[in-house]
Parts: sequence; structure tokens; C-alpha cells
Amino acid sequence: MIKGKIISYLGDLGEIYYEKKSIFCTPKGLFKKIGIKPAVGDDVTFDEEKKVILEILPRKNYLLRPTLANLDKAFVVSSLKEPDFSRELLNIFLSFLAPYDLEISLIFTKVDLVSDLPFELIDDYKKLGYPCYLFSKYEDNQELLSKLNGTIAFLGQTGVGKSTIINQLIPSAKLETSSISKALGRGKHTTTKNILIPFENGFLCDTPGFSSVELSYFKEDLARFYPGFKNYVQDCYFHDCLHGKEKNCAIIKAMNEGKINPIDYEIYLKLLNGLPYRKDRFK
Ligand SMILES: Nc1nc2c(ncn2[C@@H]2O[C@H](COP(=O)(O)OP(=O)(O)OP(=O)(O)O)[C@@H](O)[C@H]2O)c(=O)[nH]1
Ligand SMILES: [Mg+2]
Ligand SMILES: [Zn+2]
Repeated sequence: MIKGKIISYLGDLGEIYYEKKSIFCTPKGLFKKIGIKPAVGDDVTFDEEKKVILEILPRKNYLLRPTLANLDKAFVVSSLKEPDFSRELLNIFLSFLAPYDLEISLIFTKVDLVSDLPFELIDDYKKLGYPCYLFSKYEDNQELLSKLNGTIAFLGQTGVGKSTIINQLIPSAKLETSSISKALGRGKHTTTKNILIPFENGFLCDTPGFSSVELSYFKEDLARFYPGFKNYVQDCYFHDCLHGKEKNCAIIKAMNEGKINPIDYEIYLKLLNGLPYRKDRFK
């Protein structure tokens, strides 16, 4: 019985990486019976001769969209242009990732396409607790690679440059990339499945980009998981504060002290407005 890690999974065939090589295996029948499907990132034991996955080892975490197991870190990638940067989309996506036990950093790509570097933007997100990096495919980005270890996913909208970054960091990856659609102003969903690329200190994970994210939250969830709010919510007067007009709200206080940008707060209110109350469920 040998241990390995699933680096890609298509149909019923998982590619398992072990001892600097890989092997294709199918899950044993029992998994299907009990409704368990191995995921990219799963640590497994397998039978090398029969080419069968025997056991999925306990997962540290399990991200649903995209389906990935055992991530240590995630880089949320946004382009400054082509497609245009959307603060709202980034904030929605960060809210969606917040409940997972993940270290999240941000990469802003295509800096070569803008005349002014977005220092204020970076400053805002650093204040909220996210390490931030700038990327241009025309520059050397090896410094970024030296900071990476563990299993690290690159997530974000289609066309922002996730596969391009990984190709730069690990040239042997040779991932497919393609220019964005002029008509739609966004990417073409070039990457269609999750794939882990082994490197010295772990795995980089390329993922298919999305074109929109649905925030299937209740108001109460957004109030907790909105980017940066977790640093302050415990100080709100009401434990179920939605950070609107409530008395002694720590979020409003943090905003007044310059720790949260009023633009992010405005986006929060707009998103909050479109979500149902959790309480409605029990009426
Ligand atoms: N000018 C410029 N173009 C870039 C940069 N990074 C990526 N691109 C281009 O952006 C386009 C999309 O890049 P991809 O790497 O395919 O984007 P992706 O995020 O993997 O897209 P999906 O696989 O669809 O999710 C390609 O034409 C890249 O060459 C950059 O720093 N500057
Ligand atoms: Mg891609
Ligand atoms: Zn509050």
C-alpha cells in the first residue's frame, strides 16, 4: 500500500503523484456505493499493481467550487485590466472563501497594462489582512515562488492570468493560456479542470476561472464573512449586528478610523440588501 496525492481527476480516473512520478488509478467500487468521490488534492493510498485507489485519507479542508481538498493557501487573482478590475467581484469571492481554513493572499495581474500602479488598492487590502502581490508576465516573478510552500490554489475570474502565473513560476507546467474575448471583455474559460503541478516545496493548483460568483449567503453570514470584518465584529454591541444603523457598531467605528475603506462598506450594504435574513427560514 503506497501513499500519494491526486493531481488531476477526470471521469473515473485519478492521476496520483508519488515518488516524483505519477500513475492513473480508479477508485475502488466501495467509494461509489457510499457516495464518496475522490477530489483533486486528496491524499490517498493505492494499489500500484491493480491501479486502484484504496483509501482517501482524512481531509484538512474541502473547497466546493472549485472542488479541491487539502489546500494550505489560496491566491485570489484579479487583473487590473482585461478583464477590468471589479472590487465588488473580489469582495464577493473573498466572502465566499472566508469560512474555509485557508491562508489567502491576493495577486493583481497585468500591471503592465495600467499607467498608475494601484498602491491605494493594495493598501486597503493589506489593512484588511491580505498579503498582496503585483504581477506582470513581462517581469521576473521568481521572488513570489520563493515564498510558496504547501498546496496552493490560484483562484479567480476567467482570463485574469492564473495559468500564465503558474507557467512563469514553473515553466515545465506548460499550461494552456489564451487571450481574452474582445466581444465579451472576459476570458474564454481556457482551463477546464483542476490540476496540481508538483514543485520543490509542494503543489501549485491551476483552476478553471469563473465569470460570476453567486453569493448564496444569508445577511447574517455576509455580516461575519465580508473581507476584513472578522477583525472587528466581536466588538459590535449586538452579537447579531448587521453593521447598518445599529448602536455601537465596530465596523462603522473601524471605517471612521480609516481601517475599512468606505467604498468596501458601500459594496457591503449593496450586497446585504440583496440577501435574505436567516431568520426568515424559521417563520
Ligand atoms: N499584458 C498582460 N497580459 C497578461 C498578463 N498575465 C496574463 N496575461 C494574458 O491574459 C490572457 C489570459 O491568461 P490566462 O493565463 O489564460 O488566464 P486564466 O486566468 O488562466 O483564464 P482561465 O483558464 O479561463 O480561467 C492571456 O492572453 C495572457 O497572456 C500580464 O501580466 N500582462
Ligand atoms: Mg487558465
Ligand atoms: Zn456592527
